Amino acid sequence: MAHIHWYPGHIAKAERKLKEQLNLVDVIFEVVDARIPLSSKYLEIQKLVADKPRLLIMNKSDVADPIKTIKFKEFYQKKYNLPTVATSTQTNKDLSSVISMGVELGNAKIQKLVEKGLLPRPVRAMVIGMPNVGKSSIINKLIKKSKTKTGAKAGVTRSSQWVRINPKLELLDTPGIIPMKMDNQQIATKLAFVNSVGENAYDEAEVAQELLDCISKIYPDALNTYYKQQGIPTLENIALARNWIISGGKPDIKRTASLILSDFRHGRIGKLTLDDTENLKN
Ligand SMILES: Nc1nc2c(ncn2[C@@H]2O[C@H](COP(=O)(O)OP(=O)(O)OP(=O)(O)O)[C@@H](O)[C@H]2O)c(=O)[nH]1
Ligand SMILES: [Mg+2]
Repeated sequence: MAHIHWYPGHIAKAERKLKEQLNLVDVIFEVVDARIPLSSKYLEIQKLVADKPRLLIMNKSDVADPIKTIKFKEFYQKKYNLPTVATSTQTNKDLSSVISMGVELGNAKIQKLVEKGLLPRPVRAMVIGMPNVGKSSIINKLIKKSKTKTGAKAGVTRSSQWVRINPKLELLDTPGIIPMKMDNQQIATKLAFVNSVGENAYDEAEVAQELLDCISKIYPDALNTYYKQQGIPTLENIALARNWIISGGKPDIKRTASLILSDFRHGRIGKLTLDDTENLKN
């Protein structure tokens, strides 16, 4: 198996910072990558957010397997009791639902304030998730959807970090990055597939070969169809099929590894989801 290096020393500090930010909001938009809706989900999120309402956003659904996206969505909704939406910032899919669901999820909190005799205010939300799942893209899209940006409001301490998305929702304009605990190498490898891990932490050829193995298991024909080659889809075979040869007549593994990672990350091989609901605990 490919080996992903990780640095546990930074995690405690990152978690502290994230907790501070989370204290400021009523609702959390938790973003995962729809191609690995399980491996890109922070399993210890409960520890960070306690019982704050959460909306699970399966982003990049434009490059994920649509049938599996539905399955995962149902799974998270029914078994985890977690409101879930599948989005794409490329096609703008369901970004409006993020706003309406966010407002709905935060409503109980606002009602409580009103019961205490305070004036109602917009629901406050923030986006969190692993690196590269599309947090910034989502924030940018939501901000673009809003007509007005918030200025400072009289009587309320407001930093410019808040953007009013609509009269009922405000969004922190910086995302919370979930610190990676990559003690599980299988999960870490899948995160590397989707470019959620710094490139210095792994060997591209190792991870690319793992990716080929993983795709072949779930989608047996996808690679041979896309790379137009017969036989077992290995880095070597794909290099040879393209005639990518380096000195000494050897296949150019490095170049092929980059190609495969890039093809997968851009959804060129197909709409593929590499986690399975069967792997989830019931
Ligand atoms: N196909 C596809 N690509 C997306 C989508 N959303 C974001 N991306 C791409 O994914 C990459 C990462 O997006 P960002 O919005 O920067 O992700 P992030 O979570 O803010 O990343 P970090 O700030 O590095 O943690 C960019 O190349 C985006 O264009 C989506 O819905 N579909
Ligand atoms: Mg970002």
